[in-house]
Amino acid sequence: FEWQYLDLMRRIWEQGDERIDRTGVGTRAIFGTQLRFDLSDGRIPLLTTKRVFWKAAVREMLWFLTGDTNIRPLLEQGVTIWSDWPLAKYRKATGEDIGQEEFEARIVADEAFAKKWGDLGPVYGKQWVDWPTYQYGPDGKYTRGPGINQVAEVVESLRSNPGSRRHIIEGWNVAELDRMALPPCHKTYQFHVAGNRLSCILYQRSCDVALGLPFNLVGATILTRMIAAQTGYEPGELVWMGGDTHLYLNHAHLVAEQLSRTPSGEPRLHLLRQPPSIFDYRIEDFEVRDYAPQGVIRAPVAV
Ligand code: THF
Repeated sequence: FEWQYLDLMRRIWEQGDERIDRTGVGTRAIFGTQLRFDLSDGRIPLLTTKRVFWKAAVREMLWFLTGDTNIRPLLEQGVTIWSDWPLAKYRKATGEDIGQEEFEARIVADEAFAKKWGDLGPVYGKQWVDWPTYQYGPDGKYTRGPGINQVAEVVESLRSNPGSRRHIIEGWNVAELDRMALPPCHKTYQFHVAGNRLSCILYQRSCDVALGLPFNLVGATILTRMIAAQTGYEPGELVWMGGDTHLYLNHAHLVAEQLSRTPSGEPRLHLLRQPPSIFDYRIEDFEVRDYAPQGVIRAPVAV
């Protein structure tokens, strides 16, 4: 599986269109890409050509499922991948030149501070489990209706109507994009049943191939595995589709190092427990066996 990832990386680096992106760092990009992974027998697209901290990706996915959009619970578990955006906002608003670690420590220690500065706006978690609705009166005026739990609805529709072509979890709430720290990158998940197998397409509008994609692949895999376990299907395929699929120009050392390495081994993902619902999984329920990755390759994240 991993050669697909490495081939994509090489193709972008050698043939991608170079431009200055939103972050000012600069990227090379290919528009419209696809990867396919077999998820049967516990297979997981977890890279071995560098160490991927897969537990952080699992914790992030479980955090999405709680509906929370504040980084505090992530920081309490040592996951710092979402800190850059609130930190940049805080620095800009206060002019205070606070370090990342100090900012994170304050979020953890001070609940009021976390409430004020740790929230990302109505990002993934909010849209997934509490998509806002409106109830219109006869006069055309509306009030807030009950939120829609898309995840629960997909689990239910997979059980009751497996052949449906509408098993979709959508993050791209057009009306609320401007209140999000970052509009969703992995914006659409679609599920599909064939025989007794559950497959997933993830459409990602914008993809940081070096840093984000290894995480996003783990996230999509565990989401598919949890939904399969909750609906009684076997895991099928993960199809990943990318819009603007890019490498940041300051990731050159990572690209060179990773492309010089050869994949080593086939890790397997085990779900150790069957909780009562998709919302009751815990980090201890996930185990990866036979993971013997090569060394970490550090690279800066573009904000
Ligand atoms: N923005 C950018 N520019 N890249 C992204 O990957 C990205 N994400 C999320 C939102 N915006 C993004 C955040 N997810 C890392 C991994 C995932 C992220 C953000 C950062 C990261 O730095 N990974 C390092 C260290 C991991 C660690 O030690 O915690 C790595 O080496 O993998 C894509 O969803």
